[in-house]
Amino acid sequence: MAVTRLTQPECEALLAELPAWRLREDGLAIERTLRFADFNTAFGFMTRVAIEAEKSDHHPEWFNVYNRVEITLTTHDADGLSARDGKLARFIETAAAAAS
Ligand code: HBI
Repeated sequence: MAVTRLTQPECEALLAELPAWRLREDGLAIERTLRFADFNTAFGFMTRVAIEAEKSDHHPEWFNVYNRVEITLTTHDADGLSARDGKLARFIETAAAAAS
């Protein structure tokens, strides 16, 4: 299903709202690395994000080693960033704060 891509000003506004996230070099995704107390805490956080991802049918690309979770958000159906990435990034911020 096609999804509308964010405009350049919309991308800038999103990054201003989410200072912990950075734009990937190609401009098509946002990224953030999180560190937790231990693997259990990291995996608990990932579980909450996974449930939200399934609910909203929007899924992160991520990589986990022990307490570290590297997350990339992009919208494949938009070939770049969409409002869905902003929504999931906001959820991730809340879930990470609750897990820290
Ligand atoms: N997750 N990040 C991301 N981007 C998508 O475009 C996407 C997704 N999860 C499911 C999904 N699209 C569905 O709409 C189908 O494309 C499978």
